[in-house]
Amino acid sequence: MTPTRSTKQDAYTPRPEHHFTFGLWTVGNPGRDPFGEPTRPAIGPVEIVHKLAELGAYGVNFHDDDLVPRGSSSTERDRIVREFRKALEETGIKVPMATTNLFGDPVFRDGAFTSVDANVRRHALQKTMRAMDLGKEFGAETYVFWGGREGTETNASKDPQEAIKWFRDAINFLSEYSIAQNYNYKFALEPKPNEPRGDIFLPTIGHALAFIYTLDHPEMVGLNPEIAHDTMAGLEFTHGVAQAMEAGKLFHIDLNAQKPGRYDQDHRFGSEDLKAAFFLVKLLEDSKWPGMRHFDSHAYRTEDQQGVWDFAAGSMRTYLILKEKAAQFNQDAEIQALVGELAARGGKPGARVKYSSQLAQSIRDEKFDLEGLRAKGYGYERLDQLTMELLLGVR
Ligand code: GLT
Ligand code: MN
Ligand code: MN
Repeated sequence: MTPTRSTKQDAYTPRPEHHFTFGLWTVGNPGRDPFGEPTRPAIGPVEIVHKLAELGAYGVNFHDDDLVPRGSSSTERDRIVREFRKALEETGIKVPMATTNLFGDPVFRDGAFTSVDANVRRHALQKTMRAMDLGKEFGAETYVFWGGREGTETNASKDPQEAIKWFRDAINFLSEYSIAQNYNYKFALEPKPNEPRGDIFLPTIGHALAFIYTLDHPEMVGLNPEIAHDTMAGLEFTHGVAQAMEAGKLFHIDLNAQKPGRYDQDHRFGSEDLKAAFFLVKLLEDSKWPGMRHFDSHAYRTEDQQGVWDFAAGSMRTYLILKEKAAQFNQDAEIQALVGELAARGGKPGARVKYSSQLAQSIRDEKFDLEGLRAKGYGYERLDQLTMELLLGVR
């Protein structure tokens, strides 16, 4: 096993109570891309579990095929499961989330739940039920659905209204399966606009949220938003996360880093848009959001195995540094004076209107000082600059 480069223990050293998780496919990513071969050997599940424990993570998540490769015999499956379980018991690493690989096998090249071929759609249900069984063997509570192949290159191929119905049928079917098996899974849909399909169904948080309320069991289903996926589409991720959270639908989150307008880079958390990462951490922490902080990302293709562990440690460390910066923001007298001025203008939580005939009448009759309102600035330049200075470490 590769030795850990840094044994530094400080305020930013991750511990299991921080609830950081990684997928087997993230730290296990061997650096393959569409143009080139793997650049480092694949790391097995047992080694990953031990290494994550050493680094202070809480848990590990997997696709069915990450743990038990496609085509394994039942004897091989039993051995893999036994060894993985032993590693989990030895280290205390948990499996909070599981998912299905419905994208790698060429059988899914026109989609899984939304393939035009009904046999493929039923095979996707079979694979998912088996993967849900596997996840439950390790106590997974959240079940993620990333529909990477659910989509089209050409709208000549399928009626998009019909495809949404197939997608809904699948989620309804699997909800009933979870109930019938007493699995009690929380389903988390993961939106993405494109890649690997030309266009993917349920491309944004908003599309997925609207879809959830058309399901038979909307209470079971929420979101697993990912930074890279919204950022690729030029969207403001923190707003999407806030909307999901406000609706009680933030079931899981995929943290990473991404430049807008590119392929899905899945870089180390915080390594691209630091200010955006800060406001995301601030939202999660200020809201005391109880979910897993999952890193769905991988080391640069340039890295060897040590680089992979540097990547994993760095992801958690950056989160904890930004968490401290959020606390500092909340305690900074000058920043809070500006925030207080906004609160005094009615910007504090709870300053909302609720219709009554009296309130309607009083608002209708109200005389506004429009000249004053037009003239008075909001002080956001100063507030943002103070935020920047805090992030740059000079406050
Ligand atoms: C794949 C994808 C991710 C999803 C994973 C879960 S698999 O790596 O790029 O965004 O979260 O299926
Ligand atoms: Mn991604
Ligand atoms: Mn993801």
